[in-house]
Amino acid sequence: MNGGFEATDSNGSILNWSTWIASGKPTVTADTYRVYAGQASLKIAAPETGRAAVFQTVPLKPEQLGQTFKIGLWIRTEAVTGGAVTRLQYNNSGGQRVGALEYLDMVRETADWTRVEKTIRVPDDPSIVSVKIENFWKRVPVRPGLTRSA
Ligand SMILES: [Ca+2]
Repeated sequence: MNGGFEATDSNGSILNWSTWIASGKPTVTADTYRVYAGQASLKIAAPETGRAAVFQTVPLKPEQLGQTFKIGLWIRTEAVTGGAVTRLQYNNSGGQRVGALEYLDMVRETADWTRVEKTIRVPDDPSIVSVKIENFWKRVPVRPGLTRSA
């Protein structure tokens, strides 16, 4: 829901999505300047190292179990040393993970808008009631002495 990050509340927070800050001081905002589609995009940024995720849990109907879906998104990065990656986790009614985690491809460093997509099959496990979609973001210190050439 609100997969395009278009809908925000009166405080500018992106509807349907929650934020988890694991370390550092990453900020999560709806960016209306750098946009691939629509009027807004999800922006996660931090001046220093940090780690965060923006996530939501989507209910799954019994008839969706065992079905195949294509999930995709566009990612643009600027000096994201740790990378940006989206992960899916299937949960049972107790909120516990069922089956394997599904990772989409990671985008690192500086990259213009990149399409990341994956065809996934929801496990045919009747205990699954939802899927948690997590957009992870990590900026790590560059190792001392590392040189880059261009
Ligand atoms: Ca959008």
